[in-house]
Amino acid sequence: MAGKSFTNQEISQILTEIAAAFEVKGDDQFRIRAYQNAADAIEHSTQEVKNLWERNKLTSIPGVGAGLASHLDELFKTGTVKHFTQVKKSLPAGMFPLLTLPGIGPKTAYKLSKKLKLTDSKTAVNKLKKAASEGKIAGLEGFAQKSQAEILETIKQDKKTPKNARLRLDKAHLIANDIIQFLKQSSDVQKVFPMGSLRRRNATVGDIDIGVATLKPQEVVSHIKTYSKIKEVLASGEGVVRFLHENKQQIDIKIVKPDSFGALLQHFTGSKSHNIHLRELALKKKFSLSEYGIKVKGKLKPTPTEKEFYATLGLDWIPPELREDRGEIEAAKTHKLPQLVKLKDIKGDLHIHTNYDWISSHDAADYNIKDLIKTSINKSYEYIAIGDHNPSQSSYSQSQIISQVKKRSEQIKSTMKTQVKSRVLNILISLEVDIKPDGSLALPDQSLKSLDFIIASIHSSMKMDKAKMTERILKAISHPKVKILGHPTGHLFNRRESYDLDWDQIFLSCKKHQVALEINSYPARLDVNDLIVKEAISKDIKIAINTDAHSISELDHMQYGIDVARRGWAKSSDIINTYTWTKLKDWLKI
Ligand code: DGT
Ligand code: CA
Ligand code: CA
Ligand code: ZN
Repeated sequence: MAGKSFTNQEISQILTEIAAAFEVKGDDQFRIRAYQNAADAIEHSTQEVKNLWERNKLTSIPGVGAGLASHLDELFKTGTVKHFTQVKKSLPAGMFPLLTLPGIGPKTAYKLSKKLKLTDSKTAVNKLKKAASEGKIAGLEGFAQKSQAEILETIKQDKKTPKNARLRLDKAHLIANDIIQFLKQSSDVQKVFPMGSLRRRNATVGDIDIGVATLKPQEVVSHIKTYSKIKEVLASGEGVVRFLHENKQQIDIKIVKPDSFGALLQHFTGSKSHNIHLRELALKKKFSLSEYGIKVKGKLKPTPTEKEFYATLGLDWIPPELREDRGEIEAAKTHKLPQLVKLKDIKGDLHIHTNYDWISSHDAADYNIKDLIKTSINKSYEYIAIGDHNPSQSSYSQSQIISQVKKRSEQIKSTMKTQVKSRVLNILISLEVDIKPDGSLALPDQSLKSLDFIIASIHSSMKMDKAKMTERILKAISHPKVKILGHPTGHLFNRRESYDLDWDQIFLSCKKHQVALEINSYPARLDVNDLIVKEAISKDIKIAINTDAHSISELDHMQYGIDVARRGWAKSSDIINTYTWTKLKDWLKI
């Protein structure tokens, strides 16, 4: 199926507009909420909605039922949805672009576009800006001087940081950690945890949420205000401080007494879809849920820990990474939650570069093999695989490549002998080999003998159509020496969308040829994503979590790959680099 192209962001925007149209029209709350929730789920999804459509799986998105799925089907087939056009018809077209401005909701957008006659969606934002700068908004009924100033400020800010700019998890993690360390300096702070998408370890984070337990909320608020990286305090009260970080990120800190900390943590960890599902469950038991706790027979139950929160609902405690309404609530009910893989389970890294001295097809690392060995031993790894890029085919002849690869293998072996005296670290000799456009490998078969296995990856010609790209990867996977498919979708944060692949075929082929899919832990990649992991392991396909390090500090990125694996419900048995050395050798058939 070809179909029209829409990014998740675009689809989320379309649904947000429909929710807004319903809201202005006074439609029922349930329907408005349904569209908002679906828009939210799609914005946060790591899977391309178009991909799901092609695979007939639209209803796997939380909040997308049969009705909405059929609208989206029409959207992909024809580029528009008749029903949506109908819904928006009687409203001024200029109101919709205003919705992307922070602080402007549906009703304000409607009023402004009515009064300022914003009938064209293309010019609406500019016309609004002009009206605000000419002082025309303050004169409108229902709009004061203050809202005019706010609108001006909003438009100004929006130019710099669009509302939809999301932060990479690793960056959010560093910012939040610094704040959490600072909070812990106050002796009034009893507990402090990240919340929201950050705690769920989503690959991208909208805003940073942090929860604090204390008996002295006022003192904690005063302490927070002395944090040196605050650019501007946006809101502050007993229970909350919201501020703009010096790097322009919004930080929400919620503060409660220890006896309701579990409820706070649970509520603001979300996700929204998870919480909505929990609320339905609670209603059936005649309980009601809020950020303050669970009301049983009208009485608020103290909830100091999340464990007690979930137990009151008859559920096992659910790891935050699973809280996306993807079956975790059902599993918690029947004690069937998976024992998720942990960083501690990792026994080695199977995709690491070095500065080996040859002309390689792509960037080499900036450290030598000795430093790599030292760091790996410090990490208590049982094994590593050294996977430099293959020698450049344009710089060497075939026979030169064959001798170069052999020489490198011998050199690694001799370094191993001198550097790893007590056999504490085992080293696999590998290469990351380019998959050429026709699916063949950029390395002659005669050079493979001295290698334990290879990682096959795509680094060029990424704009192929889905059928060709799938064919290309299938051919590479079928090569007997390939044991890992490196960064399988080519995704690069804010730079490149995943290429379209026929996953059912890739899964079948990985299974048949015993090839592991890589979770590339490099924070700009995080490739494959959580949803693909979940589907892969349900089909008993193995995963390798690798760092693809090009500098020593990048060897620490393993945690981000673990996050993806956990969000994909992976247990340690699903991950080949949790295997013992003996079991791994067995799996690699060496
Ligand atoms: P983000 O910041 O866009 O990456 O995503 P979150 O999940 O951190 O969302 P955020 O910051 O808007 O809100 C934090 C959590 O608060 C969210 O995951 C669940 C909860 N929450 C927020 N709004 C609602 C809501 O309307 N209904 C329910 N049930 N929960 C909500
Ligand atoms: Ca958030
Ligand atoms: Ca928030
Ligand atoms: Zn690569």
